[in-house]
Amino acid sequence: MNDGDGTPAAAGRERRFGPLGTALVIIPTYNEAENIKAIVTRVREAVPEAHVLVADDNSPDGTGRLADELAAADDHVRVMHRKGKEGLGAAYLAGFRWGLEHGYGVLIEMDADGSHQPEELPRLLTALKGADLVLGSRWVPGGRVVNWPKSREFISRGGSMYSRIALDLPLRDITGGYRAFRRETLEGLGLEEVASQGYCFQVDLARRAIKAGYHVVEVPITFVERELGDSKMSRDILVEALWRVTTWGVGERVGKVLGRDKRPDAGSGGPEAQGDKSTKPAEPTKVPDGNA
Ligand SMILES: Nc1nc2c(ncn2[C@@H]2O[C@H](COP(=O)(O)OP(=O)(O)O)[C@@H](O)[C@H]2O)c(=O)[nH]1
Ligand SMILES: [Mg+2]
Repeated sequence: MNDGDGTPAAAGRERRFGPLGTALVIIPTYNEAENIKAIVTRVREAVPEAHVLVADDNSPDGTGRLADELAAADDHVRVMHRKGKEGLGAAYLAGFRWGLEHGYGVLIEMDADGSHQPEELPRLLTALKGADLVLGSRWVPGGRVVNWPKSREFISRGGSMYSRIALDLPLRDITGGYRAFRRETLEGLGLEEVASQGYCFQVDLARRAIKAGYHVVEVPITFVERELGDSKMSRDILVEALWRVTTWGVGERVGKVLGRDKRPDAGSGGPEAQGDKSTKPAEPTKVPDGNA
């Protein structure tokens, strides 16, 4: 759905896209005490008009407390305290729900560890003016990874390639987590049915967006491996991803053979179902004081 340099493909040019509205940058955290202040500060400098929501899973290292301190000093920063570690997907779903309820026009996914550079966010937002969903992409021309061990690159490239083939998706970086959604896109993805917890959450959302007919654009990014703290990547997360992607792929193929709609659970939305709804601007309502 892209021509490699972030330029919207032909399908997107035929549609008119409405103004973006205020952006909410959602940063899920689990034990990111060494990174949280730097990432929030960088986001605030790179896109001063955007708001930040830290979704912390009760990190034992006190990330949530540090985030509270940042929120106390800056009315553009909020913290969602969740009860315990439930995975990236659950934290994002809760963050999306909060952002949609509070009227944000754009919802952004960003890691806390500096891998997703806030300074690249304006480019993602520019691309979103002509798209329903923008993926920060390591695997399109111009995209790259810095300081990643070959083993991680192999897993990531392999995961995207497997997902692309198994799910028939016209995308290069399907597992990445630096993304900008229009609110209407999220509303049309059937989020209430999403059960993916780990990184396959990203594959799940990308596949739902494509199957629902949204215009998805990949913008090259430079992904920088974290310098501080530890990765939460685990064998369980990989197994979940492999299992779910395979199950979705087999399900789609069986559905096709049986002549059923090939998007059994891709959500009831899509640009057509939403009509001209996506042209309306969304302004955030006043956010209540205190924590989200
Ligand atoms: N809230 C929450 N955040 C998580 C969880 N697992 C990972 N994260 C966050 O998700 C982002 C990406 O995780 P990371 O460990 O850097 O994954 P990697 O880049 O693939 O090695 C980071 O901001 C993590 O703190 C979780 O269970 N809950
Ligand atoms: Mg990381």
